[in-house]
Amino acid sequence: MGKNRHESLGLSDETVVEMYETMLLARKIDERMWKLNRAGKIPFVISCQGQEAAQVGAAYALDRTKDVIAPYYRDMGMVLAFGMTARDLMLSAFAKAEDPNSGGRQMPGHFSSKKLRILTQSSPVTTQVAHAVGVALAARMKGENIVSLATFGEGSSNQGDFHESANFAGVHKLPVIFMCENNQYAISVPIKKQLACERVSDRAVGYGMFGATVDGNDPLAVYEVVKKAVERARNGEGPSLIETICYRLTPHSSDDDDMTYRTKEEVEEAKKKDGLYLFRNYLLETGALTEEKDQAINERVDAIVDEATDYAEQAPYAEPESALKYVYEE
Ligand SMILES: Cc1ncc(C[n+]2csc(CCOP(=O)(O)OP(=O)(O)O)c2C)c(N)n1
Ligand SMILES: [Mg+2]
Repeated sequence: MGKNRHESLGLSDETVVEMYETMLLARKIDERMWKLNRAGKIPFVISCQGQEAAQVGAAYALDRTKDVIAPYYRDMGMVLAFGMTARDLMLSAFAKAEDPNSGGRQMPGHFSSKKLRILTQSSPVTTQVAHAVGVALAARMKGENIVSLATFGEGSSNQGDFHESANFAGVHKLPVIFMCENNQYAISVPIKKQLACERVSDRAVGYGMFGATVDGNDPLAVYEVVKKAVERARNGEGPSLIETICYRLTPHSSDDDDMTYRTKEEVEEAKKKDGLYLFRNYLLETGALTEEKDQAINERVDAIVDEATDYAEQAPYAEPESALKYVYEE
């Protein structure tokens, strides 16, 4: 019998099932957050739904013990793969003192962990891209063999920060990967009104770097191309621009009504290509997963989400006296 796709990529059954579980955990945390928001318990949600496959596929192509990520606000799947926990994310959603991302000071989605090599981020979109380039430059100067990866939306690929960062990284052949999660919208603006070129990855040639567009609903396809970009970076061949084609399954955020700019039919159509379910089916077909195993995974993930929700809900808020901590020198 010939090798199946994940075996051909050097991934064991155990690893692909772990990838699936990470995608599922991200999805279920996200779904819970919407319920908590609608129940008035948390102020804001910005979703990963529809992008988990790209996020987890990319994370697994990196060395998660030494590489650095500069994620953007939808990257729940990526930060979970890098070791963040459901509790950490729920503590952030509830804005509690113990939130390791910002001590409950930032909006959710501003992922950050020094320990896990997740760069802290700012609210202006695309600033993290320049930061990832800085990490790659520092690594080069220190002689460290690490790769940095920044993610961003396709709307953000029009920001000056992206173009300046890409040019600098291209000129200096830095070990950095620019990964665009093209989810077809920048809030209410559809892709057609965002770019004049056909693909975000078409821009790679302008910066002298490797570029590719892949199906962002397929974690193995994303894994394969990001792995190639990682190898190029480690071999001194410079940066890459990877575009993953996704679809944002939720409104932009919990404060937005997407039915003012897209149709229910369009969203329903996109759900048929949901990477989470396609990957589940693939794993069942190859025998890496069974219905029984899947049920056990779902039960385990549900329990993790319940525990994280209860823990974060009951956790204390930061002391009001600490509001200015980290703002002024002490
Ligand atoms: C510099 C800047 N301009 C505008 C905003 C407001 N804003 C937040 S998210 C967003 C849309 C970004 O779209 P895209 O890059 O495609 O990412 P997506 O939300 O679709 O994942 C905008 C305009 C911002 N945060 N920063
Ligand atoms: Mg977008």
